[in-house]
This record gives sequence, structure tokens and C-alpha cells, in this order.
Amino acid sequence: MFTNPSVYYILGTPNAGLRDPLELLEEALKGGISHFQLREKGREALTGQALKDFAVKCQSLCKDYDVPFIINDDVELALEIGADGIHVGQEDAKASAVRASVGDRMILGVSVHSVEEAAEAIQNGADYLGMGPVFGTKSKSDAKAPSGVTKIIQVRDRFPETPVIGIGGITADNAGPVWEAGAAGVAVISAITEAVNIQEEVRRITASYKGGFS
Ligand code: TZP
Ligand code: MG
Repeated sequence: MFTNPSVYYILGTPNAGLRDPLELLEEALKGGISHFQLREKGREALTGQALKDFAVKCQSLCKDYDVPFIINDDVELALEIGADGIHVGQEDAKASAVRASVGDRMILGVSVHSVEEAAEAIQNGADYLGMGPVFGTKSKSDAKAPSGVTKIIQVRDRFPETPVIGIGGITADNAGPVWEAGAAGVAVISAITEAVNIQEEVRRITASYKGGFS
């Protein structure tokens, strides 16, 4: 499900600013992202039919590039359009309830911040864990303080079978310690979305993996 180095792109229409979000996604797919998460949040976020239409377009692009299409939070939408995965945070629906609704075939990701939360998420059926913010981020208004990579190392040591995806302020230039901590992937919003050359930026992030953990 995650092969090092996974570059997991996250985007919602509010992140795109004046750029066309579908073009951003297609450029990122051409650059070689391994996963895509639709995270539609904030004041300008799409809802209802507009969200569904946009989600289906993202899904179809992801299919063209054989990249898993994961939806943040919205279990109903994920089920309705048959997404490949769903990602929930600690404040969202409980992972056990989400697993029960989506069944065994949908990928389930859970954001965690400690070994305890990781244990619970895995117990409740998580396939992978999101951990962060590793570095400072401007992309999540209610983000916790940056935690560096220490907790990734702890979770990776304790649950070596479960892929951990680092998130928060990750760029091609600072991803090194995240890979070295044993992350299977890095999840990125702004470094990719704001890049002048998106394909090149995805390739640079991918190339920041130098072998790292084994
Ligand atoms: N969860 C923790 S940090 C973050 C999320 C969704 C935002 C990551 O965005 P960026 O721009 O890559 O820091
Ligand atoms: Mg959430």
C-alpha cells in the first residue's frame, strides 16, 4: 500500500488559490505522487453536489495514473463514489466506526500524535497512520505544535508493520529526517501546491529519500 518513498499529495480547492486544482492534481500525478487525498476544508470549501462533482473528477484523474484516491473525513462521500480510501483525524468519527462503515477493502488512514493513539488506531483497523505536524505548517489552522520526528520513531519502533506518513511543513529540503525516522511516506500540501514547477517539485521530494530506514 505504501512503498518507500511514498509522496502523498493532499489538496482541496481552497488550497489552490487562483490555480486550477485539477491542473495541480494532474501535474502532481505526472510528477509521480503515490497517493492523493481530497481534503476540502475551510470557508470557501465546496459542499454538496459541487463537492461530489469535483471529487469524481479527482477520482477519475487518479484512476488514469493508477494512484489511490483517498477522501478526508467524509465517509458518506467516500462510500457514495467508491473512493479507494478514507482518512480521519482524532476529532472525526471514531476509526472503529469508520472501519465498520467502509468494510475491509477501503484503505483507512488515521491521524495520531502518540504511541497510545497509534495503538488505538491500529486496534480499530487503521491501515496507515498520519503523524505531525512534523514542522510548522500554515495549511492547517488548528494544527498542534510541531513535534519533529521523535514520535514517528517511537511509533515506528513499536508498530513496524504499520506505515507512518509524516505531515506538516515537509519540503524536498527538510524531508531527510522524516525518511530517516522510518516514515513510509511524506504528506504534503503547500510545497507541491505552491511550486512553480509541480512535476519537478514532486520529483525533488521523491529524490530526498536516500534509503533511510530499513
Ligand atoms: N495535518 C497536520 S499538518 C497538515 C495537516 C493536514 C497540513 C500540511 O500541509 P503543509 O502545507 O504540507 O504543511
Ligand atoms: Mg479531519
